[in-house]
Amino acid sequence: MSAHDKKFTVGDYLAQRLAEIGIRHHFVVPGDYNLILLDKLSANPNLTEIGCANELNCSMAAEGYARANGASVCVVTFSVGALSAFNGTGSAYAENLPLILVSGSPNTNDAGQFHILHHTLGNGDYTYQYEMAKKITCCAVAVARAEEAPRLIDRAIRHALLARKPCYIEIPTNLAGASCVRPGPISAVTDYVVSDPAALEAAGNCASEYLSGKLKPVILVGPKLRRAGAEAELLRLAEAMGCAVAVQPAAKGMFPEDHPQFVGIFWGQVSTGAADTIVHWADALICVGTVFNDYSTVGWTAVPDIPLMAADMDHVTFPGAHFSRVRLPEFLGRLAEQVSFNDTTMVEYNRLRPDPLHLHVAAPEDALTRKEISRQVQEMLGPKTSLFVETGDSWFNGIQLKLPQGAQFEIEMQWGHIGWSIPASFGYALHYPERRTIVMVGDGSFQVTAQEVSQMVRFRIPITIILINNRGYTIEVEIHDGSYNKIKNWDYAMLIRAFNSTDGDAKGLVANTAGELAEAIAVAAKHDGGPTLIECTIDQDDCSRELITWGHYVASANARPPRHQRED
Ligand code: TPU
Ligand code: MG
Repeated sequence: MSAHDKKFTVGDYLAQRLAEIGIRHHFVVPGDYNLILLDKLSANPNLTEIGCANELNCSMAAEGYARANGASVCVVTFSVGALSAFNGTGSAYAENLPLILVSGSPNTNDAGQFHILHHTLGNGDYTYQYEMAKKITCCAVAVARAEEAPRLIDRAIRHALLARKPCYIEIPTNLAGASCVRPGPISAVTDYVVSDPAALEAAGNCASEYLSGKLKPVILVGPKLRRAGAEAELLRLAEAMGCAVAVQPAAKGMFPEDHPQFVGIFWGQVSTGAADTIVHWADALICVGTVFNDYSTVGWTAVPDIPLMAADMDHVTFPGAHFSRVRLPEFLGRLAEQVSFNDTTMVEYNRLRPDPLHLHVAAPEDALTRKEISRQVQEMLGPKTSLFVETGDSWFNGIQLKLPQGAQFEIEMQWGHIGWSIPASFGYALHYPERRTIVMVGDGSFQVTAQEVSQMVRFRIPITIILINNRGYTIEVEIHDGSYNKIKNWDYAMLIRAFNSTDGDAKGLVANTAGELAEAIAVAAKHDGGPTLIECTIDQDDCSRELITWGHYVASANARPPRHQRED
């Protein structure tokens, strides 16, 4: 029998589609409802199976892989697996990443026979997982017959790729190995939807109108820019205009920080480089892929108060006009051709530009501080580094760093799940073995997903984890303190050695002084056989001014009393 005659199955169909859209690693946790499916996926020579320690981590690893690769897949078992994986799926939704969540499910005969099955609620309902998945994906499908699989799989994947959102595919345990027809050309799934020409033209004209007569335009870049694949076009537009370009915190690195037009991170009271002064001085604000949420607006204190032009991933809104199906790269590319040069905001910014900081260099024997950690991490950054910053003071420390040309920055500010950075950096680094991945993470966050370090050990991924041990949930302390912000201390360096067991090559180091940190970083730089975790111990009260300021505003936004119920 030739290879072509071999029985082709639903599982093979899914495997082929995943490979065809450029997925090379699939993140999995096995369970009896997905075992045949996993066999089929691993039989595809283009896919490498990556086992994870649990489904939360598995979904977060896939989330990180999607950041690097553009799309990812997470394969789990029914309910006990999928309900945990919903968390990383929610992250992918919030962060605009096409993560394909695949779950095995009960044998198709059981629902009709009123069987009570394991890993279910025990009430005979097997539809709840699919119903729940609909809320956190852009397209959820449950395959009920093998004949339907090609259509449903293609539909879910296409929706995810187009919307840059997760999708959900449920495959019953007795269908993964069932016969299936072969797929047609992948272009039917991946083909890009271009802008509506009339809407694109009208939006372009409206942009000219919006900018005409404006003296002080500023561009504000948001995190959806990269998700829309429009970084090159934004750069062209910025250079054609010559104006100041500020960046939201979640978009750090999406406009080159060494570019002369980069004016800093616009984050209200905790902005860098006087970005807030220039944004508030503007009389026209071109918002590109921006997200204004309570965190990015510092508890609603930093919402721009002039009429905005907002270009989103697939639509553009102006004061008084809206244009659907205008794709961001095409819109920005067109705008770059038509705008006129106006560098007023750059001229003004150059008068405001803060002097470079002269950072204090600690003596080797000095007790380690947050500032000294940042100073030393800054020196680690080069064109091939990718820096992950976790919820906590690591956000604020990371945002302050200056990214050299080529350095990448990853943050999960919309979903904000503590512990994200460990599995996400693992998934990301699998795709980018040539980059040096560094994680800045707090002790509290690390405890949420620490097991995934063992996958870095297993797959010998040389990630450097800078674990900042301030003995608790400091970000929460700054928002609202209580006994619940204290946590059990761990011997983190020893934990890493435990993950090594007999065959791993991870290093766990402790830095109590500036000199010890420098030595540990030098060890990490040379260590390629697995991760290096450096536990940096700092004083409990040593946190950034920015975190304290931001925390006060977020706390008062959280504490607003209920308004009267509306009458409608
Ligand atoms: O630097 P630092 O001490 O603030 O960071 P650490 O130690 O990682 O503490 C983070 C504390 C924290 C919590 C408990 N930040 N946000 N939260 C709330 C929270 C709870 N559960 C999840 C999954 N995500 C959250 N953001
Ligand atoms: Mg902490």
